[in-house]
Amino acid sequence: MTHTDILAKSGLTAADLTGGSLAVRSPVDGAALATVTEIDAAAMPGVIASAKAAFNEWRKVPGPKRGELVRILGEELRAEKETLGRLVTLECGKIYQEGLGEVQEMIDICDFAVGLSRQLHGLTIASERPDHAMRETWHPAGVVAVISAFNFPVAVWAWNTALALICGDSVIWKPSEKTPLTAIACQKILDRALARFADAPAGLHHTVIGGRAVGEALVDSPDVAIVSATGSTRMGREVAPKVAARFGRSILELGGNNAMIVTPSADLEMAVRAIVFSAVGTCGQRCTSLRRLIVHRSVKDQLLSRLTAAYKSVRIGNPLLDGTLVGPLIDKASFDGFSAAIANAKAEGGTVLTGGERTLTAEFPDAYYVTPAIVDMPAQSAVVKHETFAPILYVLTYDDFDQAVHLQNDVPQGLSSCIFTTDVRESEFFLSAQGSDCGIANVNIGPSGAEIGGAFGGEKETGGGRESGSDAWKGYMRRQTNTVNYGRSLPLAQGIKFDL
Ligand code: UN1
Repeated sequence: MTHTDILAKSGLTAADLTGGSLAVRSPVDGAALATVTEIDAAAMPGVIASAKAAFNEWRKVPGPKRGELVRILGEELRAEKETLGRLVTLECGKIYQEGLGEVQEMIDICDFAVGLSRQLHGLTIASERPDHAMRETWHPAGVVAVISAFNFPVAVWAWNTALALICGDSVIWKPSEKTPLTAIACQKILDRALARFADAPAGLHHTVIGGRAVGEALVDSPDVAIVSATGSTRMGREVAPKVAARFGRSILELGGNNAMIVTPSADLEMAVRAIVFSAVGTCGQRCTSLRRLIVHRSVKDQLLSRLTAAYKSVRIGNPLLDGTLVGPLIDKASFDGFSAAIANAKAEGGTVLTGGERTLTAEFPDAYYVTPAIVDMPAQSAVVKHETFAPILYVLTYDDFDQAVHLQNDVPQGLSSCIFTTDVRESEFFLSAQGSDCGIANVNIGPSGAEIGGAFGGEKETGGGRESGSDAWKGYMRRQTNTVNYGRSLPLAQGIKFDL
């Protein structure tokens, strides 16, 4: 299928694809895909006012009814799984299987949110006073701004939007400027769902394509209750203080520097498969990608020889074609970051065991394909502590288990982590309060590819936010504590006497 066919099948029209100032290129081959129209930042107050007005109406619609909209959205997504999955591949370069997986993740969160729409449970609380009832209720919070990144251009939107909508919030989505086409396609899919649903107010969801000034308008507006931002730690460092300064709420999902500990008792066959998927999958451009391998000295040689062999057999190429396992990096800046990190790793004493080069330049002179790298490091030096959004796996060697856990935690980021072991003492310690300090900690699976049912996010420079499953929905609502006196006297709490 040609690029033009993929765009047309996604329902993108000439009006979507031409006449604007934002040039969109496919990382697959560097081909120009579109010049998309950006919103003028001066129009943002109007967008925010529209979303606020929609929120005022939407909060009146009962939760289960709001769930019906998300149920229909899930149906529309099912019908579009292949077309949207292929568009994801074309625009962000992940292989088609992963493009499909990303859309499945959207469908999954819609299903989850539909069920949740009938379970926005509060609490009843025992009051210390006679004839008093206490409870806790959850109310819609307001306008939610969703700022998303190129690497999961549609799933992260869905995580946030499916929850926000059932929670009674309206949404303004600012996608990455690198992936506006998938965002326009999602808006069209949502528009179809809205057209099938009678009770949605106009302005319930806006997609705003634009740069920094557009993001700032959302971050700075007191009418945006929640800013859910996924991206780099650098971006989060700018967003968080601004939202905090106006006492808004932010949900941050920032960088990761995810590790796997491989212990002497590990099933190495399984470990190799998990390492390859999580380190080279999505060309190392997941926030959950495996970046550090902390391996016990006794199994290091065996593991690395199997691993380097597996790396050499990985098929790198056009992500639209069946059988490809690794597509391109998103752009030249990303490739420059990859090359700089490899050079820094060497300068810090690292040995490149495999990969680290640009490849397929004859076939794709305007795209950035690389051979995924494994670099043996003498220590957890500066380059290892930094998240480079590319397929570089640093290898660290340990002798004592405590040392392994220390290395795992001794980085600024805290998103995902895992251990390969068949020793229950090691696995339980890893999951204990003294173990991994990450938001996600796994045993005998890699750090990436989380299911939507769990809360997703992490600690430290990862930003502390939680999205997706479990009770992450509470982040999209406001909590209210209620005390009701159904008696005929007015006892005070804490037994205070205050007689008039
Ligand atoms: C991201 O990279 O921003 O756990 C999200 C995973 C995916 C989501 C990644 N379910 O790898």
